[in-house]
Amino acid sequence: MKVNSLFFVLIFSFVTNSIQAEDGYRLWLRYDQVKDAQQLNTYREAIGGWLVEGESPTFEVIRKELQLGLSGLLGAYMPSLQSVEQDGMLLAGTPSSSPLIASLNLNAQLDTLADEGYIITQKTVNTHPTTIITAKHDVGVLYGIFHYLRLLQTHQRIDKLSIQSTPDVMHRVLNHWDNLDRTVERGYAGFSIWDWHRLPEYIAPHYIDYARANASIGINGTVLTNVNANALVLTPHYLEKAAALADVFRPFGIKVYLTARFSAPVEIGGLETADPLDPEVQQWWNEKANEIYEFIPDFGGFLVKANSEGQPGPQNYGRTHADGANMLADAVAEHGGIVMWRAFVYSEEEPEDRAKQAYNEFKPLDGAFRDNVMVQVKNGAIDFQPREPFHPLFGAMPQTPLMMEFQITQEYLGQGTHLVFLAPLFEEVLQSDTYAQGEGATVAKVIDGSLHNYQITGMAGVANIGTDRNWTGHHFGQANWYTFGRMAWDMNMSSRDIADEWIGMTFSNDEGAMRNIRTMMLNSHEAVVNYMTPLGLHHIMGAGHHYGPGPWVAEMPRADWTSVYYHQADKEGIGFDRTETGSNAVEQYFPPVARKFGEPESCPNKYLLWFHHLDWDYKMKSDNILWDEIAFHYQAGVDSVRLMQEKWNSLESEIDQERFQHVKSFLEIQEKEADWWKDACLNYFQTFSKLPIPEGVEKPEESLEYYQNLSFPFAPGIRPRW
Ligand code: BDP
Repeated sequence: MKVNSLFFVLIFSFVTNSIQAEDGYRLWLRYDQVKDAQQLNTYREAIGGWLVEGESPTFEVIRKELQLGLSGLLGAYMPSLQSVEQDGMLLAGTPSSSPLIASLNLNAQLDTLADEGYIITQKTVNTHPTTIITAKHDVGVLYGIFHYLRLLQTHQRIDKLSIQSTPDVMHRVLNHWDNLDRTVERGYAGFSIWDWHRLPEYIAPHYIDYARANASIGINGTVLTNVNANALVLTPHYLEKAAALADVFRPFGIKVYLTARFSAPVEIGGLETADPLDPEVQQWWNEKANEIYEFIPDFGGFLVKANSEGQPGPQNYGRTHADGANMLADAVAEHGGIVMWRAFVYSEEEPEDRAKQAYNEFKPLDGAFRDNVMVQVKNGAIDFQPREPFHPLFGAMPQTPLMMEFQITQEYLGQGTHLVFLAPLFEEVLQSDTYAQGEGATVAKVIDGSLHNYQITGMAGVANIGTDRNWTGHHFGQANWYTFGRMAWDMNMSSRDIADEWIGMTFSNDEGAMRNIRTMMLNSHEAVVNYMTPLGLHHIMGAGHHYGPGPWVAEMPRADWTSVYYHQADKEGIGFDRTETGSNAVEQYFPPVARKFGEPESCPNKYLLWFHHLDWDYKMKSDNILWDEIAFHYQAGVDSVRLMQEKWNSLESEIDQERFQHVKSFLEIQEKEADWWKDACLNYFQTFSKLPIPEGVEKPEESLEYYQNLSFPFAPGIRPRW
């Protein structure tokens, strides 16, 4: 009998193991049994059991996660115990939910943390050495639980734990550019995960897994809808659906936000105007806010794109951005809501270098916004390019909380199929010194509020999530979602540490495998910059869909949507002169930065052609002439992708076949497209430079005409035209 049942267990586990699809659905929350036998034993011996003291929907979530995580990682079902009755217990709760934790007097320590912070520490409870996970509020305990599970997932030591963690910013928010018809603007991972039509009745299981994933990295807000907004989402029919999602997310500490179309009072309210100073309009928004809060009592607030790329806004009525933002802020203020007002604006009339316009528009409004408004600023002044110098608004608005907006979806970075780890990009921006108050005034210090004492703080990330089984299309896209959450929590985390955590949780803790994957990831951003837009080039992609190279794009409804506007190539040279002989955008930076960027000699190479128009034979520090240097960079980009391929191929025996093959084939696409970028750009720029492709750089495979004639009418993620 015994033998038979053992046999059954073996067969059963064999079958379940082999049918466990490695499709990436589990993200970084895989919880597979710890592979290393010694490590597994250490954990099994150290963890005596667990006890969660507290009753609330969040505590329910905590229990489930612990059960799932511990049982999975330790390879044995681990039920919750009733009391601290043996060594090595894990005890979780808040001082108010748990009498045992209350007796440990951790309040003073907890008081030093932000609301969502947590502590993991070790103490003796009922004579037993015990690991305590505690926080001021339930959700902090949930964050602590995820931290603890991460330690196991990444094979860290769990003795002598003394961890204290607190988020750098208050609002850590995903922005979904999802439309009500389930298309996703700039989405490369399928359709929208919000199944609007079947909501509110049908709660798809992936909503819960989405919430788990976000909570595991500290994300506490989600804007469900596109910034190019549809007013219908503010009607009761959709509010009921949004409320159903909010109910799912609440126990995970995640608030729901919506995009507010500025003309909604006209479109769905039947008013004749949306003028923010019109009392009837104000009244309409107040009532709308009240209605929303009836559906969603903890509604987070509004995200608004106004007077930008055709979206309506206060300027349609001769009012300012502050007038518009304040009206909405007043409507949600009594409910505790906030308004995230985007600074991504540029005028219909194209009066100025586009890079200067947001600053010119917003800087004079510093201090004019209500306390519950944050101005949400993209990391750079143009538009999520592969690389941009930091936005000059950072540091320039001491009286207005500025919120960072990063783009996680890779609109300009190879879209759905290129492996590009974004942590180095985010890190580069956050660690840039604005010199707003002398040296050391980094962008991170602006965003976390410490520089100007902002009362509210936040970071937004445009999501890369869709209905693809692995959520992000590319398995490595998951790392960018992960990075966003981790960096919003801790802006000083290094790219390397984030990569290591994610690799350990997602692929492998084996040192050799980690080294290879880490190298691939850490070099990938520089690679894509090299094969797309080296040395400060920008905005030279295909028109509309933004897929592939298009440096020749010249015919568009407005000049600042073309490529030629940005690269300015002519027979003398290339680059956008943003010094005082040109648009003088450089002047928007604080003097030490302006001086540095303003001279080609001191301007970092990576921003050279962003700020300077230089001759083709300009002598670089490397002694190469500019033309050759550009060509070498393109080649280096392609070479890096080939190196990535080599590294990945060496991992075949370490990674499950399903994910291995998936990534491998995407790398093949990336290599082909890196080559395409190099060839198309060099061919095109050569028509101006008239110089030969230097030795060591592979000659373009096709003619310029060939590349120019490629067309992709069905490339994914295009903006719908309604
Ligand atoms: C650009 C996108 C466009 C967005 C816009 C925005 O191409 O689809 O609507 O940004 O951020 O990057 O509003």
